Amino acid sequence: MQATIALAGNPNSGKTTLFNALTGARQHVGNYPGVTVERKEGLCSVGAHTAHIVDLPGTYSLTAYSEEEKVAREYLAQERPDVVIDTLDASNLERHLYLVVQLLEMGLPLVLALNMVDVAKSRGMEVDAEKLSELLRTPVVPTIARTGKGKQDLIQIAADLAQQPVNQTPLVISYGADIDKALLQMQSMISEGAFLKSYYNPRWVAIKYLEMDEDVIVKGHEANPDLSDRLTAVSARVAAHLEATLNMDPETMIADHRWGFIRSIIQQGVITRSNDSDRLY
Ligand code: GDP
Ligand code: K
Ligand code: MG
Repeated sequence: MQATIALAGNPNSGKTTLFNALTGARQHVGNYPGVTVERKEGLCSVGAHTAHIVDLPGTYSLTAYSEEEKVAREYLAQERPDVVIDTLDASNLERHLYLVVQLLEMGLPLVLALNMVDVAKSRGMEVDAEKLSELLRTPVVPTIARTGKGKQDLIQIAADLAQQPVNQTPLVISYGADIDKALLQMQSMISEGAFLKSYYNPRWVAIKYLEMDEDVIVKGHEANPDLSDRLTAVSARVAAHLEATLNMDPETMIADHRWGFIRSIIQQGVITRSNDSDRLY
């Protein structure tokens, strides 16, 4: 079976360089249906097998605010690659972990390419790949896409993961008592209704209703207007409560907790610095 591996990552993380290093001349450029976003695909040998690699548009997040984010998200949901490789800039780790958290919340099989370790090193920084992997419970492979260093390990680990049955347990982040309680309620409504099943997992769909994600809500309304309206009602109730008690909306609250989770990862000593006067964490 030919595995399909999608490359995700923030803009300027080295995603295209990695794609080129993996696929060489075996590339094909097209477009995603209906939009002008470029779709690059290629082939990469992994031992005796060949993997199909798709270069997704660079995104910082997976909300549906930009065309790039919509394309990346729809691709991940509808075409279901066997594995996602997320390219991270090791010299800018904290910011790049936001996309990682979202991919983990979707429950997609994920491998992290800890790229630009040379740049990090030249700035006196080192990322502990093993520790990061333990904390996120997902493989992390240091790479230098520009020279091809690490690409062999990376693609082998991704191809191995593609052969395994999908049993990725989605990452569960606490968003505070009010949101957590609403999420549980919405999740069971979604599971019972077998609602938007092509979209990852019930918790992810519930989070999107709380974030008032237009794309998901429109799709949900088409699939089951009654259930969609009941989910929207729960979401509106939480929003009103958060507004009244904390002067905050659910989307901001969710983003704040994701950043809090990322800070807690960083604070567990994932980044070491050779120059103490330069210490950030
Ligand atoms: P993309 O926006 O994620 O597709 O990033 P690109 O692949 O276009 O890379 C952005 C820039 O970073 C380019 O100038 C690359 O040559 C450079 N680059 C990519 N990977 C590495 C790396 O591991 N080390 C170094 N030093 N530069 C890199
Ligand atoms: K670029
Ligand atoms: Mg690119």
